Amino acid sequence: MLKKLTFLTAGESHGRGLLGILDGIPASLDISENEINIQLARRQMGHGRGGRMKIETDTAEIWSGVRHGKSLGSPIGILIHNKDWDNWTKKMSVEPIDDAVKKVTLPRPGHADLAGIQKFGFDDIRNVLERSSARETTMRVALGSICRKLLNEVGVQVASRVTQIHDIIDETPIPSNYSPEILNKIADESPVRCLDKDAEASMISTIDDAKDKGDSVGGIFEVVATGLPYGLGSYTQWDQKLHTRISALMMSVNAFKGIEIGNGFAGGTQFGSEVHDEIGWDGENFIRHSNNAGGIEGGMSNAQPIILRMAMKPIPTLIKPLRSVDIETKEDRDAHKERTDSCAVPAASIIAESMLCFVLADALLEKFGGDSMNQLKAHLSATAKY
Ligand code: EPS
Repeated sequence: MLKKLTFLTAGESHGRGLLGILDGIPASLDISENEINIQLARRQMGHGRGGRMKIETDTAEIWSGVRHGKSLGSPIGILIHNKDWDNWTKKMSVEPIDDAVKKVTLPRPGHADLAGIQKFGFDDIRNVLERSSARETTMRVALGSICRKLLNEVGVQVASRVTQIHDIIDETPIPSNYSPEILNKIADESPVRCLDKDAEASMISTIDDAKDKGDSVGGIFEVVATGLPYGLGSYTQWDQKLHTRISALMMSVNAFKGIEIGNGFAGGTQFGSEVHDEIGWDGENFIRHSNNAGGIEGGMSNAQPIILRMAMKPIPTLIKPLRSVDIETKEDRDAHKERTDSCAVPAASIIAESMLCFVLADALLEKFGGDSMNQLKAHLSATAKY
């Protein structure tokens, strides 16, 4: 789905660490480990995270593709160590070991466990769960933060906020004077990344109740991007369309189960005259009297803010487990228990920002191109329409 950028991640949740490669970033983009680490820290936050986040301080080491603080146009390689590896050297040893390691044989409903062992013919679910863990999203955020940097350099900003956790809804609209930068600053100050303080308190107690019951909760968050020119993506072919590309990357996150673009599902209950955004002229530019389309028409950016909403399911590892069957003995048993999060919706909103950054950076490079940031900026100032 990405046309100009390529990224790959590798790594097991309790292995030595995570590896990532991002290729296709033009030369001379300012990149610092510190800026990547700021985004990694945002992903670690949020009320309802489990013990693992107390162990880790996710820190990116840039191994390639950057010299004296600037990208070289070559693949950018990043390494993030798992601090928890020190507690797993035997269980996750790369080399064969003499001691027997207890196998995980109780698949968790909702996780990759059962389908994964059937697919690969494993008799130990750990072979599946280590890679299917949401730990992998750490590297997505690291690589995505380089795309975010590229976007920021050309005036595109991406932000998010949580609108719902379980059945608690924050109805507050994003105030019109909030730039994405301000939105993120305010959302990041909240332990659940929502705007309304009453909703925040209720969300926190809902998460605590779920935790006390050994349960987990999901939620919904909104992702916005501003500063986009006309014409990212295209109406000319199905896989060129910007909403195809955004949806594909968003839905590649295990726990994301629904996406709305603009007013999304609500549009299904409204008249066409209520949904479509009327066009005006302010003397210099076309303007829109509303943005129900969420910034995308005909598969292209239409110079309005992109607005998405994503639904995240509750995390499937439960401290009070659901019914399952032992894959060895076929006996009815409770599902496997591991340390887990009771709610990771705030973290998920940061991961979604990162996925949007990949798509928008890629679509910008596709349309405006350039081997260096100067060339990209020159192409934008010569031809971009806003
Ligand atoms: C996560 C790391 C994991 C989990 C969580 C996300 O670490 P551990 O398994 O050691 O606790 O906290 O992943 C899941 C709950 C899951 O089901 O995949 C992280 O870094 O975000």
